[in-house]
Amino acid sequence: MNHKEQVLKTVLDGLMQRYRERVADVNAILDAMTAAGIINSAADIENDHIAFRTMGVPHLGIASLEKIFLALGYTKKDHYHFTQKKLDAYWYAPPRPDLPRIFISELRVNDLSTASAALIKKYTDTVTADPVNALDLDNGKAIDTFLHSGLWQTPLLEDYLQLQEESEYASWAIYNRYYLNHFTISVHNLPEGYNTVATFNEFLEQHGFKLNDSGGKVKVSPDKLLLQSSTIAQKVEAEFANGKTRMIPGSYVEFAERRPLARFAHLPAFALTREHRREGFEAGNADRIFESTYEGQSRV
Ligand code: OOG
Ligand code: NI
Repeated sequence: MNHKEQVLKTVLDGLMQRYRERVADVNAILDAMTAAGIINSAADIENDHIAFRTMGVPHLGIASLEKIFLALGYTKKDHYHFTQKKLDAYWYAPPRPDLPRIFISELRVNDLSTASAALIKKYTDTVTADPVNALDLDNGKAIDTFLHSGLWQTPLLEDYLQLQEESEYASWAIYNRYYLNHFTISVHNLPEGYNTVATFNEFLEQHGFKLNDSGGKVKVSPDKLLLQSSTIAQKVEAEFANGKTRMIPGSYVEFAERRPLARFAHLPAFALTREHRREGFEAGNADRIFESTYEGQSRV
């Protein structure tokens, strides 16, 4: 592994470690898969992608966060726009096919009501220069610390609740910042019986996991080659400014099935690699997956 790959490994491991500590469903799903003999250990899981949420304000947002991953060898790919949710997103291809893709979205803060935009800026205005510019991108530990540090002051519960009324993405991001929003289990390489989102969903529900049902439990791209589902974010105890606490939606787990492209459909399953399968993301699927952290879906 060269130095840059080592830095990226430190960053990805750090994100996954905190995510596993915070989202009980992650280990619970891995344990259920191991107990059922679907995998031998967590190392057998292919992580399809990880996702972040950002605030679209000067010095922050996609333009800031992406610098970290571009420096570590990722390539910026397609743009997606979500009119109703007031979001933009891009996905990033990894430097090696065994590494996860990255999906970064951004709230179009100025498209919100003046009151909500002002509430967000009350916090983010303390950031007067792009914090990633001050970061040593050769230092994995420094990046890891940055991704899990404040960026702006812990919000007041009242501000969080007011933002939540207009945008559940806004309230999630003002509190959770760059905490990993989800990781994604690739199901197409799992053993027969578990290698589609439909069958894997059944396994999950038999084991008591709750799935996001916005637009149906299986989200299907128009070309029918990208199928996705996700758990409903479990709640985590959040500590707001002035010491007030409240259970709020945390992060969730996603599942993806990438079917072979038509021109590779004749290949036997064992011969299929990432480049034979459907790439990228799908706005229609993503639009519903964002709702995995909505209160209407969340549970304690
Ligand atoms: C991201 C939702 C979209 C996908 O794979 O399309 C997504 C989010 O909830 O921040 O993950
Ligand atoms: Ni996703």
